[in-house]
Amino acid sequence: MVHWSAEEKQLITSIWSKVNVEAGGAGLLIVYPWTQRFFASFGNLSSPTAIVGNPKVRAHGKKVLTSFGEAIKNLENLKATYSKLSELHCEKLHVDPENFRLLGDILIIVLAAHFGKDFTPTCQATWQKLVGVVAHALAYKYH
Ligand code: HEG
Repeated sequence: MVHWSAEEKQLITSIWSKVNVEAGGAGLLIVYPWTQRFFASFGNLSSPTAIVGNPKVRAHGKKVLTSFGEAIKNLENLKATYSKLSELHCEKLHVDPENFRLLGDILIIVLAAHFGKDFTPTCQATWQKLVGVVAHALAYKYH
């Protein structure tokens, strides 16, 4: 069972309250283009500009980040929270769980770039822990 201190919870929620879930999300497809193969039905992903402007990418990014926000509300109960989603990514979508870690890394990079010096080393360490635990919970139902 992962423990979250009051300070960690505060570092997580104070950053998350300033994140716009409508915006981010395109990063993974740009930085790791091979992940595009999961999104063949999304239309034009031929360049960073096309990806950022693609309405399906935006809608999907919003879904993922909103779901990430649910994780933040359920830190003590992540495996249960993501149980169905883990099954979906494994059995229906066939997403290699390594991609959850890649996405976590990108989220950290985006947050560090956006928040600058407010994203302190302690804050970064807490977010590393969070994205690791989230990736683990999403991979839980893989077999
Ligand atoms: Mg996944 C669908 C959450 C990483 C590929 N993802 C979804 C959905 C959610 C979600 C909430 C919609 C589920 C539904 O319609 O019932 N995804 C989610 C989270 C994370 C994640 C929280 C990581 C933090 N997803 C992820 C990664 C990949 C991926 C790394 C692939 C590289 N997700 C994926 C695909 C779909 C979803 C292909 C279906 C998209 C569609 O066709 O609409």
